[in-house]
Amino acid sequence: MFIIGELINGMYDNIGRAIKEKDKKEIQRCALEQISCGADALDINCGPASKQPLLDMPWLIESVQEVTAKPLCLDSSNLKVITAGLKAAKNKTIINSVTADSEKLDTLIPLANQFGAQLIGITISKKGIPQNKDQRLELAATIVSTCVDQGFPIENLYLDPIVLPVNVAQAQLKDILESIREFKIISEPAPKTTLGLSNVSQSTNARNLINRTFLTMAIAYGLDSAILDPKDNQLMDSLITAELILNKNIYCDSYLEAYRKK
Ligand code: THG
Repeated sequence: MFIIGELINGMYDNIGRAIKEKDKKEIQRCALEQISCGADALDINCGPASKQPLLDMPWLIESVQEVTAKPLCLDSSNLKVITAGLKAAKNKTIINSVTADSEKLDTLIPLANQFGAQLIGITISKKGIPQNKDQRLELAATIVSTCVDQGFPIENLYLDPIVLPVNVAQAQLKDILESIREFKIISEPAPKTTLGLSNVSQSTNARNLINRTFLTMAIAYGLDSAILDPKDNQLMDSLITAELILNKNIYCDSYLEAYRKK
């Protein structure tokens, strides 16, 4: 499981403040803490309150790169912010994200090719968020076929079915899980899959429990990656155990400890 730490996001108070005050140490602390908890990559999102994302994105990237060489997941729907991020990045990059609209695909896929970046394709279009798994699959197929047409390697593509909060879209979650399995059979080689885990529990009273139960189920459906909070120990224990049960790690009595030492 490729774990993308979600905590460098201006939506969080400490990060929002650090961006405003240019407190590099706080960003670096947050980066290193997530990595020590098992993050393989770090999501970088200036947050909705950033007044100058064109400056904040490169500043965040430069701050993080001083302390780690892990891949960075540039999280913005603004093409200029993504471009500024790619220019500042020395580490491997993942563009987060491209929608299934042709204008977006036709600018972001060439950009990913130009910078050698990986790409997250989200199954959203101008028509909004799909209401069922057939619509999700259709948008996913559009993303995959456009990547193929433009010579983008499908191994570098992550498809994201867009997780909705269980308290507003309860009837969608089963379709979202099934989409994970269906995305894998769109092409050969298969695209990878990822999702924003914490979306599922937004504004609920049992966030951690809902997050770890949903993640365990998504892993059973073949999920390859997730954007999540690696500091949630019980979540990470569930992830490690789910992978153990799917025979992705070797069992020993101290398997949790053994995994963490990897
Ligand atoms: N798919 C992709 N990228 C994404 C998402 C996705 N990036 C953003 C988001 N979704 C994933 N990241 C988060 C980060 C935080 C939260 C949810 C998703 C979150 N934050 C608390 C809240 O809103 O309640 C904030 C708590 C606080 O303010 O301290 O839930 O789906 N490709």
